[in-house]
Amino acid sequence: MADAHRVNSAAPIDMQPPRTYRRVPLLPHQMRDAITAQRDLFVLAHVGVPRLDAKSWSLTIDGLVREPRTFTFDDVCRLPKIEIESFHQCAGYPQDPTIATRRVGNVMWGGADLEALLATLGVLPRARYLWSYGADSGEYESIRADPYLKDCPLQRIEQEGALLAYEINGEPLDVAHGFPLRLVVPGFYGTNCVKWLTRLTVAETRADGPFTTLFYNDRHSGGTRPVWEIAPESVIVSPAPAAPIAARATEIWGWAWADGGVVSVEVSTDNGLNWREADLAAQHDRAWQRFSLAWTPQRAGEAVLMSRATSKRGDVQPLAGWRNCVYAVSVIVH
Ligand SMILES: Nc1nc2c(c(=O)[nH]1)N[C@H]1C(S)=C(S)[C@@H](COP(=O)(O)O)O[C@H]1N2
Ligand SMILES: [Mo]
Repeated sequence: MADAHRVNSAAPIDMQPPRTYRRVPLLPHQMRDAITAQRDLFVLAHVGVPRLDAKSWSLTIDGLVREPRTFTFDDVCRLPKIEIESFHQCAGYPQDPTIATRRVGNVMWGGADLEALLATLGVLPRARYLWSYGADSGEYESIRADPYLKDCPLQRIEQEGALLAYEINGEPLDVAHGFPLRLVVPGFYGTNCVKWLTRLTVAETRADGPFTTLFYNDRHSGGTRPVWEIAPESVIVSPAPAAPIAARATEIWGWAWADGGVVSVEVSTDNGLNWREADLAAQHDRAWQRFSLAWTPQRAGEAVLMSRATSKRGDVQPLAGWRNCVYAVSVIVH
């Protein structure tokens, strides 16, 4: 049967659905809560959603470690637990970085500290990447992934931390979000945070699957760059698109985020002609940051509002043509 897949030649994996699954419940103006409820968090599954049984599930960590090991779900839950509040964002279309999709949320991840765990297994000096395997296999855009496989620089995990997450906002992961266990690399695009995790391999080279070599590589003049760190981005939550606005003081507010944090957000109320610096909350943990600006409209009619974030690293959101380009909201002043 084409849709039944096997991991470590154990029982076949039940995929429901056995094809690409996407759910994007919230538009930017609906992202009013600082913490996104798990049921409101977008879902992306390239080849389908595997239904796993926590009792028979296991995670193997192998490759360039002194002590390869296999963990049951109970083993993972007994490891020291960490919680990290972080934004979580989909990079958008795997082969088209020019389209902005605004699939984003901010949640409290809970799980085992991956950096600490790798240290106890003894990573060998020549190791450079961590390969992560999902339980899901199948086709995406006629290309077979067997299974979904991503990689991440080990240095990133050592310096910035990562989780083997089994909770979102204190609840067990929903099936669609990776039950029973997923990788979370805070600050990296969602595609790297492998759901339904079954194996981690420590390696010297990058992984060679379609999701690391073909998809999620941005082309630029010097070659390609893996889609890892989240670029600065912001969305206006209020006012909502097409909202009627009275000609008196109105608060424009929204969320801004970037790997490493955001240092400033500018807001334009005239379609990008003039920009004013908004108030910006300091970052706590790795969460998105609220920005706001008081605006008193000067004339009636349509006004196009925009926000533009600058990361601590000094990158600025482009106006158009890239996944993190400026988001515009058109409102009507009465
Ligand atoms: N195993 C597996 N992990 C995966 C994916 C997948 O298709 N298979 N999709 C990735 C992508 S593109 C994103 S954006 C995030 C989405 O996580 P979420 O559905 O929990 O929001 O999961 C990532 N992890
Ligand atoms: Mo994604």
